[in-house]
Amino acid sequence: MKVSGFETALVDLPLATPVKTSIHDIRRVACLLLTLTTDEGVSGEGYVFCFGVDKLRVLDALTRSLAGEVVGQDPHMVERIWADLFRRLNFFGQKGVTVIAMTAIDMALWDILGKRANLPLYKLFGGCRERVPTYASGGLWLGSSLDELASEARAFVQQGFRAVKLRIGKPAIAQDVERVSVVRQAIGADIRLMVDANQGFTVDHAIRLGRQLEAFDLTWFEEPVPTEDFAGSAAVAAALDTPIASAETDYTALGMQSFIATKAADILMPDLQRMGGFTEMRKATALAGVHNLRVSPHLFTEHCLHVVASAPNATYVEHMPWFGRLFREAVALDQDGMIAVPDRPGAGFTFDYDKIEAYRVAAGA
Ligand code: SMN
Ligand code: MG
Repeated sequence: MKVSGFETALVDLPLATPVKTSIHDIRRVACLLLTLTTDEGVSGEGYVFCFGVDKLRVLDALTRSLAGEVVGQDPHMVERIWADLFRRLNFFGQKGVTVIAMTAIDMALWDILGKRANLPLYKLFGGCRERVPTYASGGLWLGSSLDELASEARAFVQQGFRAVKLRIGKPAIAQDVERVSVVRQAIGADIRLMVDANQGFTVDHAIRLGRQLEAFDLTWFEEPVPTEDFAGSAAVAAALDTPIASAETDYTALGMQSFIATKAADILMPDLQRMGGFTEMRKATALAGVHNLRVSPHLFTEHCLHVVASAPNATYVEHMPWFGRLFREAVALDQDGMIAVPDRPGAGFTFDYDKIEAYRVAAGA
């Protein structure tokens, strides 16, 4: 089998409500969709995203510049293709847009392999569970009032979520304590609660706030300090009983290694497009496992079902509804707040070009 076609499409998705965190103010999400075809009729899909169509066109140009390394290759040689692309892009550095430009290719290659083997990806990888726990992440933003937080949190529980994540990062410690308290009261003691500061705090602020938040039984405290401050994050992790989750902003298994070596986080959150796809994501997850650390993947809900279902040390998949519009198939919560991993071959989620058409934007020059 050989890859015979390489085609990208660009879309810009509007968000129903603006997304506010310590460092984000997001209204639209721009996505690059890649389809690889093969000489045997099996095709595979992958996607990556960023903010702003102008930036997306840069990503598209770099992704398409790699077509010559992929077309004509046997998709089964996915490890070699990944290593070749990484070496090829070395000139641009081993983090950032270069790694993201490899991701849709790697995702599509694995999708082909799953379809060809007639297996869902998690079974191809080696499965360890059929259902994965999830948490609601598409709400409880920093811009919501206390009343809005309470009603959003209750709505998530009504929808069947058994865990929710709240963004924190207000100037005063008391404000964030109050926000956490309001959400905890709204959901009750049995629903899991995570908080995410999106790198918004200094070390001393994070520790003082974190001490006050111990009473709320948080499942984790995410990105308390700037991501590159490994020593600072380690100091927060050492000072608090609440587990620290981090690493969504870092790249490849080497990035995860930095967090592991410095004890900067108790839970690692590798992001599929900052890993360069499934090939490296699985290595990053296994590396965390060797160090007896848990992994909760960042975003990519549909695709990361297969990561969590194939890694014993993986926990929650993040439920972010942004990308559901891209696919014909939908993720569904069961009565326990879990998502059943689809048994469809490959990733099990396929682009719905009828729905996508409304969001299409032109490629750059
Ligand atoms: C996040 C993701 C997407 C937008 C804003 C914030 C985030 C997360 O840090 O963990 O979901
Ligand atoms: Mg986060």
